[in-house]
Amino acid sequence: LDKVGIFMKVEILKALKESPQQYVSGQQLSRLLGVSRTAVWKYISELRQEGYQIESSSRKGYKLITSPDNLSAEEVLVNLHTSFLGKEIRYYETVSSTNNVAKEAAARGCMEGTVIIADRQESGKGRLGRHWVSPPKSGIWMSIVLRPKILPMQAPFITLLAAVAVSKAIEEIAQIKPGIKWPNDIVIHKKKVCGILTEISAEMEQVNYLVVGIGINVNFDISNFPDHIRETATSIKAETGTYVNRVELIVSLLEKFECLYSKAFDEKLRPQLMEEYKAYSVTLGNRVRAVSMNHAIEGYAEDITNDGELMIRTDDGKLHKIISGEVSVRGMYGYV
Ligand code: BT5
Repeated sequence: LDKVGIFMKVEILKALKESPQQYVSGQQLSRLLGVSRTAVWKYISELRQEGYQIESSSRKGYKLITSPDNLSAEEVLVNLHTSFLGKEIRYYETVSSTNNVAKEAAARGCMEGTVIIADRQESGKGRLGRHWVSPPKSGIWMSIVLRPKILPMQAPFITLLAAVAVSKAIEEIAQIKPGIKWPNDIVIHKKKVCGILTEISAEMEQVNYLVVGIGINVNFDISNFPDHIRETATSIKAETGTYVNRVELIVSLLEKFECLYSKAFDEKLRPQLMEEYKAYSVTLGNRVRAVSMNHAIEGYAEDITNDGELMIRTDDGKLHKIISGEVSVRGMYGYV
């Protein structure tokens, strides 16, 4: 990973974007970065190879014409305003699963907030060994490494916050309000647009790291969905009819997640965070069926506690607390 190269390219892009449609001289860039003009030229050529259209004139310098419509660490970093989340971004064209890459990075001690993004996953993972369909150019397949100082049993709460962050970002960038199906499926018009898979490395008393894996169907065409999910899945573009810029969505998501995460450990703020979650819930107030290891219960989703557990009232009047598992909502995919 060429961290210096990424840093230099981000700084060059920032400078070029600050003077839209104007030339920035090679000398200015070389002074800004503290490298030679030849080095500047080398980074500019790399940016061109990555799809940036940059005009150059030997007298006037460089001018950014267009940015590529693909994912890259540079594009995200240029636009991102966070203090720790996404300060290190590793972008790959193809990986097996961004969660696996993130777990390896975490085990080797990468810093908190490191983000792994891929354009395509060869073996994207859902929960319980299920497969996550992750074709190129149309989705966000991303994993975030966190090192919260919490007990392992508190980890699900962080995942709920990730669901809120995704929902807020979709709302901001695509102007459509999604719903959250407990615990963390994001749905639009009753179909699944995003799934979250959190993996944890922990001892009894402490979390070593969490990897929060987020998969969002952004610009998928419905006709491209494989048969087995065509009825249940959707994409932002399929529901809104408009193309969504993935970089903008990632930036918004990381900024919103950092903001929520920074409040997550203040007990006093929990009720407020859970209110935000509940405002998106499509589970609350509906008839649901919860299936766990060995039994199923059916009832009415009455509340979600401040720790994120789902309270289900069964027809005999009893209240059940569900900590994790599969909960399907009547009228929505998966309810049989
Ligand atoms: C999830 O599992 O919803 C978690 C998905 C997490 C994916 C991200 S992508 C980045 C990171 N790296 C990974 O390898 N994974 C994470 P679950 O609730 O078990 O749902 C899985 C089920 O959703 C599958 O069995 C399919 O029925 C359906 N499904 C598969 N691909 C889908 C897609 N692209 N969109 C909607 N539904 C899908």
